[in-house]
Amino acid sequence: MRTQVAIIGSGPAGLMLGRLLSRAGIDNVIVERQSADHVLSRIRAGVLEQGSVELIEQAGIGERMRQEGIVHHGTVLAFDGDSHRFDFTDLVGRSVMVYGQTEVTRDLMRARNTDGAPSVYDAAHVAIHDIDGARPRVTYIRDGQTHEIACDFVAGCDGFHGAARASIPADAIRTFERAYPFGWLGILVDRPPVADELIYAHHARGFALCSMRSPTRSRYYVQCAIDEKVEAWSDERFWDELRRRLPPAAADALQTGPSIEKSIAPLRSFVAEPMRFGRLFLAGDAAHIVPPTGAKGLNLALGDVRYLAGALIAHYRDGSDAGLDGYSAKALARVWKAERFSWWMTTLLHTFPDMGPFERRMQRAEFDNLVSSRAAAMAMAESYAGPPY
Ligand code: RFL
Ligand code: PHB
Repeated sequence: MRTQVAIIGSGPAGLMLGRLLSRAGIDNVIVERQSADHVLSRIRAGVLEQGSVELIEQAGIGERMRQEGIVHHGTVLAFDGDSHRFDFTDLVGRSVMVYGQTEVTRDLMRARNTDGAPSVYDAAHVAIHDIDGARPRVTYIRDGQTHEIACDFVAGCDGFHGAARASIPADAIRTFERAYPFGWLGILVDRPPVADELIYAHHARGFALCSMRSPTRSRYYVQCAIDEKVEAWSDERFWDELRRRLPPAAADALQTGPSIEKSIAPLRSFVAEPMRFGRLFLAGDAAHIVPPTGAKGLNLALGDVRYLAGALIAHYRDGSDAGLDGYSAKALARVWKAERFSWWMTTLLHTFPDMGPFERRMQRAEFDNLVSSRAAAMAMAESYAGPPY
């Protein structure tokens, strides 16, 4: 098979890149290790920045998001029971949209079917060859047979554990990493959310987050030990722990029920630089990871492919490689901003095993500063709602 751009991974980065390229008349093939149903069964992000909402509209897949997504003008931060609402619209004139990653992925997959663009699911042993030459290739095994795609460029959109970053020589890439000494235990439940907006809560027992997917479906998280087993958490234990960590009014209003999904995610900050090697371009989690506290991972993935699609379109339409040459630096500037914000939110809101009384007071002082300083609140709101493109 021959194509212009081979895209590895059918997550939001790969699917959005494919959509933007197809609309510009650029051939592309997506190669994904899992089945489409498996990709759609993963419960992940819930919050879209305004810039991501705009990109989804520009890609022509905004209709269901417009109908079913929920616009949030602010969020609540709570600290040891004291809570404060931050009004993004008042502070920085921006808002966010609650519309799950699963739904964005579903909308993109449907649009890809309509576009008639090829996707290969259940592809095993995906390997990338000759990225430092003019004619890269991607090979994979499906139904016991080896297949090959010859292409001009490869987009590595295959997540943190994918093949793309691993195929770059170690001396051509520099990585920065911090693994946090805890995880998030998340639960999905068909009950109305406890509040109209998200609640991020710091508590001496650990962080808790109240989020949602729709007016009838809620998503809750509690900070847990890094080596915690999900089987050790009955629904009752989860609800008891969540209630203890929330401000009293929210704890009283919480509607519990049987979980329809329960999983543990580790927290990590990670950046690989540069995001390009020869004709391979990395995008999304393949190049960087943020802890979920700032709700930035999906938004960064969409931001990368917005830049990458623009650069590839300029290459094919105008013969200009300035965009491709500048891609890594442009994407990394946004990535490091989100890394800083996600690290800061994580540090403010979680309990760390090695924190002494001074560090705990610093967390409180940081929260009090956010509440009392409009300038500090504006900086937080600007990062949370996402800087404009
Ligand atoms: P994905 O979604 O991981 O997709 C990568 C795809 O590549 C496939 N793949 C391969 N395919 C072929 N060959 C290989 N060797 C392959 N290896 C892997 C995988 O099967 C997969 O289909 O990466 P992408 O597209 O870069 O998207 C990134 C986002 O998924 C991620 O950043 C967010 O989900 C992070 N995140 C959040 N981000 C937000 O913006 N807002 C949030 O509120 C938010 N909450 C979250 C989150 C992530 C979480 N978890 C579980 C890590 C909450 C959680 C709990
Ligand atoms: C979610 O709804 O899954 C979610 C929301 C906000 C975050 C992280 C996750 O910061």
